[in-house]
Amino acid sequence: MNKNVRKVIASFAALVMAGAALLPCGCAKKQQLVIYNWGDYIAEDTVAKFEAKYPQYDVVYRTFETNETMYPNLQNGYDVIIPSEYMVCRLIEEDWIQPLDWNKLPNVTKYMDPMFKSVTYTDNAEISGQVLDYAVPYLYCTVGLVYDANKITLPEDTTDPAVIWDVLFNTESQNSIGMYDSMRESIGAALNYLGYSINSMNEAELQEALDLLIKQKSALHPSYGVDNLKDKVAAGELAASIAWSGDHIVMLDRIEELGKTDIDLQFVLPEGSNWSVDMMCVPTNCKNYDGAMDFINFMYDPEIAYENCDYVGYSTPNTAAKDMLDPEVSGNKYYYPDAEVFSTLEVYFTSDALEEKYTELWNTVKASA
Ligand code: N2P
Repeated sequence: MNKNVRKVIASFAALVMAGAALLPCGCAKKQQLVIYNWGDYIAEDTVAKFEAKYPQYDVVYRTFETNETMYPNLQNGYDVIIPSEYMVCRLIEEDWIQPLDWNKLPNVTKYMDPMFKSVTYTDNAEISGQVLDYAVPYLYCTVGLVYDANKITLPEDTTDPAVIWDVLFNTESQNSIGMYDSMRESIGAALNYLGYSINSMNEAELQEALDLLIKQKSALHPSYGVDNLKDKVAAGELAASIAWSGDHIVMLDRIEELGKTDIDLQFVLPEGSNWSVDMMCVPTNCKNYDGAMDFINFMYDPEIAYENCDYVGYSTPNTAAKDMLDPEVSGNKYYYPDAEVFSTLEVYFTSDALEEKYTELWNTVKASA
């Protein structure tokens, strides 16, 4: 090989190597940032706005439907995940997530509602006290009943779980209903209806809840789903459904879009029901820690947080964004419970024994005739 050919090959190799770090435009190669969030849980243009502000990142956005379907996928490697607090506690205990660098989260420091510093996230005080070292609130909600008041009548202002959940568990009912295919919500509603804690580990109580859910399935044939229930309710196919409070807002928007003036969709929140907060955290196997910090901090920019919660329907932990909301939304105690309403609700607690027991119960319900 003559010298000139060798030179050409060498410069070609150098170019190829530089190409690995440089894009055709001459700018640095983009770093991938993989986000794993609930379905229907981010405003349409939030990711595009993030990429415009941080052109060094190329976001890969993936979704899941429940905490339980997210968990087995963690080994795929994500940079930011957004599970609920009880799953966050489990992930801390199992070393699945790593501490956040709060120095890189000035927006969170400035705008996170201080109430999240005093929440009891789990019955294990040591883990509960560590939650904010590992995770920051994304959006939150309560669990209640949505129902079409043109088809179903409930006593005004009732908060009695035996009255409210009867709409879903009374086997004489003629109404088509929806249940979340999510074990904590559906077993929780059954326990709450029966007057028990949504975290019960009492064998007899759990057996009663199981019998009730099986009876409900065989008598009422509920539609089991998660995000798809919103369209079914908005189309008038379901007269009532279990619902996260944020989904009520989305359903109202879709009802309006569809012009379904015959539906009067109300939301009620039973005492003893659940409130939960989904939290942004960073898996220990993440590949882009700095990108994760930039994303989390970006989501706390007041304008971005406002657009996001306004679009998604769920409740924002960002004080500045909440101030920008329509007072009819931010003043609604089912979406933004005050201290008194919060005191009537429970968060989900978890443990290996509970996970195992509830999973077995829910599988039994789903497999029943
Ligand atoms: C959004 C689901 C929100 C989950 N589709 C409530 N924790």
